[in-house]
Amino acid sequence: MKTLNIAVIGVPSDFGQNRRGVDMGPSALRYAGAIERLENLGHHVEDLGDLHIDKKFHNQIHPTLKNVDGVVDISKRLAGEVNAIVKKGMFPVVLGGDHSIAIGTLAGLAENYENLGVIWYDAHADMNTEETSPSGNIHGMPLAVAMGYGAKVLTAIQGDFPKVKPENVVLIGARSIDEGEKQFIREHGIQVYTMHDVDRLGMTAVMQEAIIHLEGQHVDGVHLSLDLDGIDPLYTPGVGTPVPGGLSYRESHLAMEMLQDSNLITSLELVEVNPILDERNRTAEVAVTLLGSLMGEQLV
Ligand code: 6HN
Ligand code: MN
Ligand code: MN
Ligand code: MN
Repeated sequence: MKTLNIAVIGVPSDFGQNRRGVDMGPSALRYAGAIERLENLGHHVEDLGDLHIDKKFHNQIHPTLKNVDGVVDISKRLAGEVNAIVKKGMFPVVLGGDHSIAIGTLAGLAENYENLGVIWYDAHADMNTEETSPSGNIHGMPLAVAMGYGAKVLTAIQGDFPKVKPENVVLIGARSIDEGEKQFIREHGIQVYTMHDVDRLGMTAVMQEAIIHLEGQHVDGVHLSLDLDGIDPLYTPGVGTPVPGGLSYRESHLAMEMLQDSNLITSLELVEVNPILDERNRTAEVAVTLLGSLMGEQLV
């Protein structure tokens, strides 16, 4: 296991969706021991605290992009922080917040990687645009935005260029994909491992294929965007958009352990933890155990 200099930054934003409470995600994750878990593995950890959320942006009425000004504000500042973390040679761990924060994370990473890979561990594809979104919630759009699709105010953050190439994206755990997203996936030939694939192939083969695919793309870094709703709500009930039939606790640990062994991951975000919808902080606790497996915890 490689010992890392890790910078943790909390992003208590709930601008990307409708349900309050996900802004308490960073607190719940810290309370569940995120920092100590990393330190106990021998990593050097700097906790940068939480980004300030400007409440003046709340409840902005917009027909197709809810709270867009808030999302833009937080994305720009998060991109700056993530960029600075990577420039210092540190490994960024971003604690969300809803998944719209990935717009900022990926924009900040893009300043440091020519050919970034992304693993999107999620029940959803998060590839809607302003046109295809059934909800207007920006947390359903960040991956499209990162590939350069969607509203210009979002794709132009840190420069109007695609931050990630479609062929460098791998989805794992998908089981709730909207019509427009299905079309997007087909058009761009995106590598998707749905729950059907996990059922048929098993998590071992799925992760092996995902890793081989990214290595074959000659990526210069891989960002893991871990949406806790990728896991079955039996284990992680504290999420805003739960979908039954998800990845199990052990499948998820196996995935993290295989990613640790691959030595590919260069940044991480944990998103969508909503302690208000949770049962005794279980979801944050599962998130922190997955963080442990990803960052080097061994069973023996
Ligand atoms: N997430 N596809 C739905 C939408 O509203 O666009 C759900 C998105 C969920 C997003 O969980 O990060
Ligand atoms: Mn998501
Ligand atoms: Mn999701
Ligand atoms: Mn391939």
